[in-house]
Amino acid sequence: MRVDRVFTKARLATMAGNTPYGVIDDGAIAIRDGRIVWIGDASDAPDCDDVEALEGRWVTPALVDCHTHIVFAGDRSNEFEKRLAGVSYETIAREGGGIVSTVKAVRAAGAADLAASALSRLDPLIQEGLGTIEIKTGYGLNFESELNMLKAIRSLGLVTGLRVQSTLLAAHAIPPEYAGKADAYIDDVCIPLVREAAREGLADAVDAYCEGIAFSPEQTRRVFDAAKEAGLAIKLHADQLSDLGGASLAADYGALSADHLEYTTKAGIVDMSRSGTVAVLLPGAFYMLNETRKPPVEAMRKAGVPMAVATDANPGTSPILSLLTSANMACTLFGLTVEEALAGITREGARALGFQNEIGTLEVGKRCDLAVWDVDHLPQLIQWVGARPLHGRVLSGEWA
Ligand code: DI6
Ligand code: FE
Repeated sequence: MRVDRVFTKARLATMAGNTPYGVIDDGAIAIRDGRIVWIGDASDAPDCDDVEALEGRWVTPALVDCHTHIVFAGDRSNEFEKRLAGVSYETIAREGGGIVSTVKAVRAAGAADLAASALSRLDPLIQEGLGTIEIKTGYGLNFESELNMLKAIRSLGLVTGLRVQSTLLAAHAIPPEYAGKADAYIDDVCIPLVREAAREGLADAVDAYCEGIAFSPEQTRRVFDAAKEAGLAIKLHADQLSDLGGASLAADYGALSADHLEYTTKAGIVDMSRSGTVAVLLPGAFYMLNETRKPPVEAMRKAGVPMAVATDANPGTSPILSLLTSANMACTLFGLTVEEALAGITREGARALGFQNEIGTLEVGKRCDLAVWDVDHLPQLIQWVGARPLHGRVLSGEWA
């Protein structure tokens, strides 16, 4: 077997197979053309001129953050202060804050400015072992600014070397110029944008915010019909603040994922398990908003719904730039096991993006995207907050 390189003397958490974490205690990985061509006990590793020992370090798949709004402009720290003083999210929005204040700032920024500010926010995620990220639009809310956001998202992939899924979320909020005319906004802006983004190859997926304060299930369906026709994947912000049947709607469209799910009912869980739609848990938003209603984790576990965990990084409801902290919160706040949380930011995060054949586990045929850690015990990764445990990242077989 021709092999470019072998990593050896590693404690591998492959996140594949039937044993806990898929551990190979004294493991090795052989790489050709950036992909894993062999994985197993170090003593059986194929011959190669280029062998690098990882000195017994733990190795997992590089991390996957499958739900972020990391491209934006402006600042909403004053809102954080207001909410702590008891002002509601609704009142803040009525006074011109909330999503609309971010929209104003994004419309005033160019694609290059948007990418530059996002880059500084990507850094802490990268320092934590990130290999793949999903990034949404949704703060432009007109033709030109949404396209600017998509261009910024694409450029971030080129600059950082991260794998990036670009998601069009034009149906995020109703812009001020369409106040009271949500249907017209869908027809005039969202649907044409879906078609343009697909034509230009700027988006991989389409998302919508299906919520009482945003778009109805009927309006969401019209956006998704256009997405399907354009051949784009589908994701949904579902059942975060109320039960509008979002999980079932997502499943009905064969969505890759339904995200949030605090108010999802039994019917939604059954539909998701049938369609293979991934449940993306976003404990950062739950924590920041001081919510009490939790997603039905135990019922989803029983029904075999795959569960991913993401940061939901955004300037309003989830200002959090740590995927390991999000995984910690998924355990402490939502009741995931440590193994489920680690799978949620690797294997299931990849599945939520439709990338499960490329990344997310350490298996033959997949890209060799690794996070190499300086921890003695694997659960420490999730147990500690703020510990900076990363030794280094490998993307497509090369140190990043
Ligand atoms: N995702 C979102 O898009 C909204 N909440 C969430 O979890 C709000 C984002 C914002 O306030 O900017
Ligand atoms: Fe979100």
